[in-house]
Amino acid sequence: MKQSDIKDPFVQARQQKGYAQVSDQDDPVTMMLRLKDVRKCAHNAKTFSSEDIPGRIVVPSEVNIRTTRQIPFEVDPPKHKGFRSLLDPWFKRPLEAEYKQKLHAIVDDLLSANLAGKPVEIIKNFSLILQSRALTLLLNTPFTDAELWISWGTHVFRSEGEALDGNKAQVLYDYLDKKLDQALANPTDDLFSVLLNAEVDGKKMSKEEAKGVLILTFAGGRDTVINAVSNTIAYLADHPESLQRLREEPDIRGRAIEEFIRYFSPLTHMGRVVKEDTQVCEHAAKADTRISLCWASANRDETVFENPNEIVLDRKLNPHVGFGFSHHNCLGATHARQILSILIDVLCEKVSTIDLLDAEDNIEHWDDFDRKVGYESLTVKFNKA
Ligand code: HEM
Ligand code: EMZ
Repeated sequence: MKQSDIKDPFVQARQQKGYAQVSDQDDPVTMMLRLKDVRKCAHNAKTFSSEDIPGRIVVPSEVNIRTTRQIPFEVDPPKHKGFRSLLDPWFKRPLEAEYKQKLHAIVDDLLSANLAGKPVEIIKNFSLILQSRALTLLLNTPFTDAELWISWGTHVFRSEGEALDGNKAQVLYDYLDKKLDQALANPTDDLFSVLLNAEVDGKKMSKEEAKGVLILTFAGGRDTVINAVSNTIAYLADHPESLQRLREEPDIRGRAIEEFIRYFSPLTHMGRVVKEDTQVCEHAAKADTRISLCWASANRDETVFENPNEIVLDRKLNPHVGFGFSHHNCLGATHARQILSILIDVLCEKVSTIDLLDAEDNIEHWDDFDRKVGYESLTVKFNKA
């Protein structure tokens, strides 16, 4: 067992029943554990809706810390399509040469500053900084804005090791209100202004809707990216032969990124609200209860993936759902993939091996299921190539 291994806590429940029931703040959740069922339910928005009270589809529920609807995440079709068509082109910008070049400079600077042979604590002093600096590109805001975002820590809704924290969330909401007011007064070409000037289905986007898009961009793209980056570094530290192989075979880097997302599954699951009495895995699911789509379990489904608990760097068939499935699939995936791609390129170029010095796992608890998603802290030393 290596430090970077992520065990699959759902294996038994997935094989025996296909679902599991867990409690969450008096609003229990039936988790869907098989890939086929996760896809089927993700596709069926009529029965399994994302559009309930804001915060309810998130597990753990955020109904007590949020009243703004996250867009397009908490909107069902057909309305979802209008928002998505507006946002898709903006979130595809990471494919542009200039964007890639700027992201490359961000990764290169950060890694170069940490190549001096001193130990680096990856979560706070690498992944969080990289995530925040990269976000300035996605939002098209000044590079220096990242400093404030870094000071908020790894989760915008949680203080260190705490459950959901309303006071902390308020810091983000106040910040977004202020930025949106500034954008109304002085429009620029950042995402704040672009949203406020946008029309969806012939209607101007409201400030509250723009805020909903931005909360999602700040919250949804934060610990997911931090976990993906940190888990990748821990894995490459544990597996010097894999870093060497990626260096020698650049053609497999794209497949390796998909495999990392499958194996790490940085977002464990996401909920839906049941709209009509139905059945999931021959189990009654009553109207107005919640199910969740467990991407992490689906991604280890042994009926789909050969050697599901191994990282196969060049895995050929890889229909993972690490970025979700169907209409709500991850809008930030192009940006996230680009971060991992450039990180791997720069590591291959500048780093020979990585020493893993110290690690404290970040473990999520869902009743009987404990799942590692990443690290509370991870200290490594990058050795120069
Ligand atoms: C949706 C995972 C990074 C923004 C999703 C979903 C998953 C996911 C599983 C589907 C949720 C559902 O169906 O309910 C990830 C992972 C990431 C990542 C694993 C990093 C490795 C990001 C980033 C952003 C982002 C960087 C933006 C800054 C979104 C948005 C949606 C979404 C806006 C909702 C799309 C919609 O409803 O149409 N993500 N995400 N994500 N993600 Fe990500
Ligand atoms: C929500 C979620 C988005 C939620 C696609 O997933 O990510 C979680 O980290 C946030 O807490 O509010 O944005």
